[in-house]
Amino acid sequence: MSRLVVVSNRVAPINEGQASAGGLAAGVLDALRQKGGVWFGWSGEIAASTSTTIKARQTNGAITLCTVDLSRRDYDEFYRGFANDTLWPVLHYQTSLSRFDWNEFAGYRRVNEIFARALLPEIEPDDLIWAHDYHMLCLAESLREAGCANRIGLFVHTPFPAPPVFMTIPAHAELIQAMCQYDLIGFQTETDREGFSDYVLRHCDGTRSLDDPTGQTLHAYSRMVRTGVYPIGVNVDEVRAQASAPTNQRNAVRLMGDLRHSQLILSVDRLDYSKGLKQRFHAFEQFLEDVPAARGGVAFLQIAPPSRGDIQTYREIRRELEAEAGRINGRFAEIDWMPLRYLNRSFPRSALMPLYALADVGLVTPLRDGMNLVAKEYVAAQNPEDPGVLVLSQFAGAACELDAALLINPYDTVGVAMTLDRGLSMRLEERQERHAAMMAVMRRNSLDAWRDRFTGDLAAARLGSPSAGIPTG
Ligand code: GDG
Repeated sequence: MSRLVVVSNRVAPINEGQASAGGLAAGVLDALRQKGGVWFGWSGEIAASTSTTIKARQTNGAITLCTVDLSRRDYDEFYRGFANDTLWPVLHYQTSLSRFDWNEFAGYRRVNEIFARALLPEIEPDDLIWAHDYHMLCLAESLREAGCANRIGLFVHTPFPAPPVFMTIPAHAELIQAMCQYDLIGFQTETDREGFSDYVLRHCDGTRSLDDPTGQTLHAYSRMVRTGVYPIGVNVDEVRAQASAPTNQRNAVRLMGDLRHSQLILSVDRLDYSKGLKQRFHAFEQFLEDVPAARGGVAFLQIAPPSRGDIQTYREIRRELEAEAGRINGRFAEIDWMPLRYLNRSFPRSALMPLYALADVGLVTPLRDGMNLVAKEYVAAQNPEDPGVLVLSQFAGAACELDAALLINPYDTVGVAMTLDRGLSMRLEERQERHAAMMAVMRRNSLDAWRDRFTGDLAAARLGSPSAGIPTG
């Protein structure tokens, strides 16, 4: 059986065990445990220079974690610059927030090359190499240049936009050419897969491979790249077990304090402009305006752990949200009632999952999201006898599967406000029906299914030699 070599910007600690890890980390760790293998990435440390060989190695059972350090310059150009200030906003259709610099793009390529060179000595001939996310778009190209002939796959966790949006990145052609060095590229939804495939077919003389009746294998730059849709899932039993464990529930009730007497709307997001927090705050304000009966009886709890705090746009959104939360509370709060609680910090999963279970509405309204695991965790955490209601953005990848949620347009302030009212007053029978429908989909598209389908397809992918293609005109 071939080993798995996982490459991502950051690696998750193996010692803390799966229960503490988020969806991606849990899925990857499980796969590594089963197949054995290596997880390679940045240590999170800034050093005097970027390591060109593996800096730290930690083995636990069949898994070896290998990390390298980054220099300040590489961190600034690769991570803070091109990955998070150029790619992230464009991949989330926020082109006006994107800033491009050719030096930073060179830094991004350089770090992908360094990763490839440091990783190469670890690779055995049968290994499957599985890269993750928007930090690694050029990794396969660098590995190929260094002589690696293994099967290499990429899973894109973010959305992948339509060509006119992607082409706002001046280095768009270089990026797509590099991506075509992968043997398999997985996306969260068909819309994302089509974004990439349309670019290859329309803008770089790509063709569909004659050998693949699904039309999902493309031929470009003298290579074959297979594409596919692999919606990431959550481990539903584990989430429900954490949500319903008596100690966790007791702690959550204690954390809630006076809030437990209100109907609760809960949101949990990394503090990121793609998550639509500002629009969500306004929709909640609209709800308080439109439904006076809710005042005093409904509370909105927003948990938003800070992320990427050394990037200007992230500092700005943090300031803006603090101001908005203060303004809304100033407008509506009573001596004995505070409508909005905004917590700019993180909680352990053992506290988060029972909070999901206690919330009457899970409000998940990203402006764009590859999948959004919070939406799936919220559903999985519910008590099936008396479940809460998921209000979900139509622009989250999760909306493709969770169409039994109350789907909203996050830009429609009045529409979201009305949907909150509908969710809070929904009859038990309808809540149960919607919950059961979503659970059925989530059990089918589980985290295990995501991992097994991707690694299975990668193992079966024909090594990227060219084949005859169908001209697309
Ligand atoms: C990217 C894509 C895609 C949040 N706050 C705390 C905490 N979390 C956990 C949640 C969830 C995870 O973080 C967030 O996952 P999302 O999917 O919502 O969002 P991104 O971080 O943007 O992830 C996204 C995902 O990759 C996977 O493919 O779905 O579209 O953007 O698991 O529970 N966990 C803890 N404390 C917190 O305060 N412990």
